[in-house]
Amino acid sequence: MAEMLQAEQPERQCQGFHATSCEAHLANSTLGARLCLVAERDGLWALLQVAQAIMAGSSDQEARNIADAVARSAASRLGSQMQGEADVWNALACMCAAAGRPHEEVFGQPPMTASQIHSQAVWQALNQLADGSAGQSFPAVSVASSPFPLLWLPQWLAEEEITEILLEAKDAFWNPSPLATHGDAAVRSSESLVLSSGPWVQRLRGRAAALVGLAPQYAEPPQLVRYSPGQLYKPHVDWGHGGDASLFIAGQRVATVLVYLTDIPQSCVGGCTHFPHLTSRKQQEGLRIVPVKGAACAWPNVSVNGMPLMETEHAAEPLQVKRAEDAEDAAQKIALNLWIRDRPVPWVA
Ligand SMILES: O=C(O)CCC(=O)C(=O)O
Repeated sequence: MAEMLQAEQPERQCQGFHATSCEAHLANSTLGARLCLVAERDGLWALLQVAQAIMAGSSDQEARNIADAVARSAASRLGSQMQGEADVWNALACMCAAAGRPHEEVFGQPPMTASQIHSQAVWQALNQLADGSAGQSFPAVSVASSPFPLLWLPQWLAEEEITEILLEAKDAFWNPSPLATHGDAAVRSSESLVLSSGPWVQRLRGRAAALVGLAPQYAEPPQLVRYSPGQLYKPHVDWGHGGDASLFIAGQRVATVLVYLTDIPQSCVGGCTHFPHLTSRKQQEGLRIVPVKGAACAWPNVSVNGMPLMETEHAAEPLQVKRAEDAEDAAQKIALNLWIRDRPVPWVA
């Protein structure tokens, strides 16, 4: 169906495009590729409108059904702010679901590989930080170099910055953490908060993207995550699978910068970030990173050629109270994810 729509709607699709990029995309087009272009340039709502326009113009009944779904979905969501990846997924998936079509059938499968140019940039930046040739002003320790570089940055955030972030987060509304495969609390039981505006948000996006050699607009809005005793995130990878429609929009997550906003509370143990595939003779069960306030770890999620790396699998181990009688209500681990994409991220306020 996508091919038929492309053939029927060339003028409409061209509206608002620069002629050259439009021609390039029509010459080698899939619906997904064109939607990416719009999303990059004009943001997510423009993407939804273009999808609607493409589908509404068709004489095909199936396409008109999808157009209706797009309109309903867009209308119900226009009033609310896009908050992050889960909303992008929902907006795209809902409009397909409402038309009774799996989104893969409408948009095709998004590519999971990242561009070589950005994958190489990430690896080069992390390797240079590790060997000190980046000339960075902050300490960086290489924790692992194979099968991928994992860096430990002990002073990545200043005390005042953490205070500012935690103050803003304190009164915000935290949601159960999103999952790529929706909603299994046995897999991820933490709470999350995406903050997409404000001066510190832009500052941190820029700092994280620069760390891996890319421009600020490649960083997603920061996702805070907090764990009370017993909460965890089982082994998972940060890169997106074929069912993740946000890959159409911003491409693969090429790198992760995970920042710890708290130490492990004195009354607790656990709460480490565990990389089960980073084994050595001393650490046959994998590598455990103990959270330290203000420190960050950084790693690529794809190989130097852009292939998603299964070896980057990691888990947030549960925070555990040492002695029941010491349990404090306020005991929490709080961290902040900065994911860097292969393309500019449009869902930023
Ligand atoms: O909190 C941690 O230690 C890891 C967090 C994580 O892996 C995630 O949120 O994707």
